[in-house]
Amino acid sequence: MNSEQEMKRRTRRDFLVLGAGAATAIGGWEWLMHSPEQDGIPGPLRHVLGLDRRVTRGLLFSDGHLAPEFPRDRVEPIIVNGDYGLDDELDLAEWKLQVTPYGAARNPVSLNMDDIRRLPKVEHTFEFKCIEGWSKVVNWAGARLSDFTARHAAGSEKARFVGLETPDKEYFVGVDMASALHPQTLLCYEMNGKPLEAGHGAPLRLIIPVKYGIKNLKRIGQIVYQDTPPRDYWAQEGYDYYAGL
Ligand SMILES: Nc1nc2c(c(=O)[nH]1)N[C@H]1C(S)=C(S)[C@@H](COP(=O)(O)O)O[C@H]1N2
Ligand SMILES: [Mo]
Repeated sequence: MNSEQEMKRRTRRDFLVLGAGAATAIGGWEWLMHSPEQDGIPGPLRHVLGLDRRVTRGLLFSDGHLAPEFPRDRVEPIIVNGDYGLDDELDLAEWKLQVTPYGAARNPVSLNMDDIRRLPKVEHTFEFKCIEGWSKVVNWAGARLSDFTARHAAGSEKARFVGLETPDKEYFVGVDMASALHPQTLLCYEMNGKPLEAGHGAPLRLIIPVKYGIKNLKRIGQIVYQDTPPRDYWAQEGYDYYAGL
């Protein structure tokens, strides 16, 4: 029996047990971050990330799981962390977003920031978590990736994955469609009430509260909808592909 078949055999009760385990793990963030590391990842996290895939698919999303919102006055300054794909100075006037919808035609569409700003503006204040062991409460604003997909890549919701890359293709992430269409997942252009700064991914970055920082790609240059798992920078380095919370 392969693992896919095995998954199908899992009962709702099994998912509930796994879900409770994940809830405990999330509540135990402080404890986790004081645990010994393995290869730079806190030991217990490796275990949690293993469970994550089944939990997020099997339970949390089906219950409309949302990342907890924080009051606006709780926001904290956030450091710039990770600059893969941000080496070149970007001319914001020249920036274009290349979108390849799902399906047979797959003709890339070229969009600009006005196309993004015309979509409903949504904001979230939540605890942004880096796998390295820090977290910050940050307010983010932008367009829902789900609204963007409906408007600019209609039908692409049927794809299994979204792949995002920086314009120079030095940093890239793959995101499962359930997480991509999650109501808190944003194409973000403002941070803590100000336009996104270069180091934080101007003009547009991904904010995906159901995932660790590594998936929150800064300076998006291209978006592709497809069924095969898109290449993912940190998954190639051995981290869990789903990297979910
Ligand atoms: N293009 C790009 N995006 C990236 C990274 C990167 O190196 N390059 N690092 C990721 C990691 S590991 C984290 S924790 C967050 C940090 O976001 P910040 O710099 O806004 O704090 O960006 C993510 N997105
Ligand atoms: Mo990170």
